[in-house]
Amino acid sequence: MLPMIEIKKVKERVILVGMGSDYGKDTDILSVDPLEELKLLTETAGAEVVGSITQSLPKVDPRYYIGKGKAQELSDYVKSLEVTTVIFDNDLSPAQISNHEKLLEIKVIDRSGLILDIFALRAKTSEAKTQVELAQLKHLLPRLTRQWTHLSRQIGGIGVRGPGETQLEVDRRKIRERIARLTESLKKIEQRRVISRNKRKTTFNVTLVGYTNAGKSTLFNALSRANAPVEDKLFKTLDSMTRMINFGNTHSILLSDTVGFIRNLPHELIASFKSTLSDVKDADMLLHVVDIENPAWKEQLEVVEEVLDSLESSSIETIIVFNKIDRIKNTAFFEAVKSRNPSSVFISAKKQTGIEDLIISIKEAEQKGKIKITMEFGSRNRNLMRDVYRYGTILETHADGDSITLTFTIPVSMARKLGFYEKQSKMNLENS
Ligand SMILES: Nc1nc2c(ncn2[C@@H]2O[C@H](COP(=O)(O)OP(=O)(O)OP(=O)(O)O)[C@@H](O)[C@H]2O)c(=O)[nH]1
Ligand SMILES: [Mg+2]
Repeated sequence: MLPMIEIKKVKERVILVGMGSDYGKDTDILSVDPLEELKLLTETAGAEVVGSITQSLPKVDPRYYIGKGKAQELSDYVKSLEVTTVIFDNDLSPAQISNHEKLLEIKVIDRSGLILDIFALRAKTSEAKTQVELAQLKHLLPRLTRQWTHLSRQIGGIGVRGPGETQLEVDRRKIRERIARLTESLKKIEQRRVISRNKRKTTFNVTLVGYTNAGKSTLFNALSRANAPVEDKLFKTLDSMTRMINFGNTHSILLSDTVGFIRNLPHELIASFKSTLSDVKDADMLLHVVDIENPAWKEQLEVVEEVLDSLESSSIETIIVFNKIDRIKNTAFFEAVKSRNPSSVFISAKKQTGIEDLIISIKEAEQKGKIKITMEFGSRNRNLMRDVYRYGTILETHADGDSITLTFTIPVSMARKLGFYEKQSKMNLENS
């Protein structure tokens, strides 16, 4: 049995390693430095980047990923710069990480491990903490080796900072038990969410999605006059926040802010954040915020679309919102993007420009759109149920004795006619 490891606070000195067809090329011909995002992530995790190494191989080396020769080069580099941690931009197998740790005698983290660590630092609510810890332990379990106890003097910092933990439990059996317990409590949290979701079933739900740091929370605040934390750091928001927005005195919608997406989001995280991300899946409409100032905005837009696809949310009505237009200097580029994306909205959430246009677009989309409702039908509202079958699209049916719970989509105008909408303002004010 392995002992517990004391976690120390250390200021880490990190070397970044990246391998792929783009790495090692002249960065002038690429839109962005391929290691730029990893550098930002590392700094967000509180460490200092002291160097980087890139490799371009036609095939991954099974033992060292980057090849034996490059691994040796990395080892020499590590020694000369007094490095404490090596971070790979790629996701390595547990065996590859272990081989590097043996060779380097320092801690080796991969991209997923780093992202999980940032999430661990950021988690505030008990829900987010549970989700992150679960994801972290699942990631850590196959990577725990005896090597870790040998490295225990240097262990600290990235990769071992669990939410609120000061000691790392390295006993596999205990980790498995903890995983089971956390899974159980997440299930309970999810059930509570289903209940609160049922309560707000008659509102048009709009959810902000987008790459991390795109400006979702800034826009959320601009639209709702709320005070969601905003920062020029990655993954500022981990917990979703929902606010009611009044459109004049006609009606209101519910707007939710969510966690940002990133390239290669660790799959353990997506699994753990399922309940938080249910705000995405259950939305009637998505506002996809794109940071037009970022040279990699196109790739980021595609990554977000891929994640939406994996969340079975790509068919939801979506408005692409290009943000940070106040930072655009090249007007020709701006006009080109505009003419190529005629149905998108261009705004500056920070300077609050274009917000009125966005509200008009949301209203228009809502009029045309469909609303998703989950509702229980008993003997008293059979007629209403018949109308739902006639005008709506049934997504899920759940029968329980005399009552039937239906999840369905229905055009907003019809939802209004059938009286689903009238009750919403009062109801949601009570619940928000
Ligand atoms: N110049 C400019 N900066 C903006 C604008 N909108 C947001 N920002 C800045 O971009 C950074 C990130 O903004 P957030 O609103 O925290 O971004 P987010 O998408 O919520 O990020 P995560 O929660 O980390 O995923 C902050 O420094 C904001 O001040 C804008 O329209 N113009
Ligand atoms: Mg945010």
